[in-house]
Amino acid sequence: MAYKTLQVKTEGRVGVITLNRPEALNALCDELTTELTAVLAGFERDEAIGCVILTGSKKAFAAGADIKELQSRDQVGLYMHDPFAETWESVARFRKPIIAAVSGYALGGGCEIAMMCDFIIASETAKFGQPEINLGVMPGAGGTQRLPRAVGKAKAMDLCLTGRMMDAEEAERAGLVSRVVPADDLMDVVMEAAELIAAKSLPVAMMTKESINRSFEIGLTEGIRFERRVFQAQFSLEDQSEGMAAFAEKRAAHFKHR
Ligand code: DAK
Repeated sequence: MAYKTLQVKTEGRVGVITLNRPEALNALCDELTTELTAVLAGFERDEAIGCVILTGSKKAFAAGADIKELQSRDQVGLYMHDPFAETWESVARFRKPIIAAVSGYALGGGCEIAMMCDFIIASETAKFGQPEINLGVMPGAGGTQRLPRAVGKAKAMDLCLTGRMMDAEEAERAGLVSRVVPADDLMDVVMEAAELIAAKSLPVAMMTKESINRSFEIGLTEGIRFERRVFQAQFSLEDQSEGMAAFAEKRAAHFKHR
């Protein structure tokens, strides 16, 4: 299927979504987020997909919400039709592993969407920021919540209040990105990580993701209890029997995602 604002392909068990509005530095217009939501829903249903990569261009992962579209919105309009709650959150709600491959600008909603992914691998050229304050608003798609969880209060305040950009090296030091790689290697490195993930047992990868995400929402005692129950439940999976038998028999495991 052809999309106006995205390029979509699959490589083995990996789905790759490339934001494709070069004329607007991949600004997240309604059409883009609607298409993105539909593609993610398809990948979630598709049992042949074990991991997804979300990426943009060399110049921009995404320069934020489409300001020209946003400009004419009013409060009641945003309340009645909140494109962000309806569509952007589809990245946060996506249940399979999803990696953001970020090159160039990841600003405002672009940074927020990258943070909704499970982890970010950045090229040396990446620039992250929440510059909404320069437009007379604050981050509205999770930036004031996910950024401090990722980088701590001091840096989140610094970024959101000054609106400045942070380069890839600073983002890695702060814990926002898991790795920084040369720009030309970005997609190879991310694909390698995605293929590793996609080769694992999909239900186990999904439960691992769910459990880590849970740690940001509940206290330690409840979190440990949740982890233990999920861990115990994994002993009903064929993949658990296969993984442990393969180790004992000194052979590679062949997971069936069951
Ligand atoms: N929206 C629309 N168009 C954009 C854009 C954006 N965010 N960013 C760039 N463009 C367009 C530019 O207008 C320009 O178009 P033309 O003039 O050629 O037609 C083209 O992309 C190239 O941009 P530049 O000429 O500006 O390129 P430069 O290399 O000189 O500068 C830049 C790159 C990234 C520094 C600059 O473009 C820039 O500052 N862009 C804006 C970054 C920004 O402020 N981002 C935050 C957007 S606000 C909500 C939840 C969340 C949000 C909103 C609502 N609700 C719950 C309701 C999120 C808000 C945001 O993200």
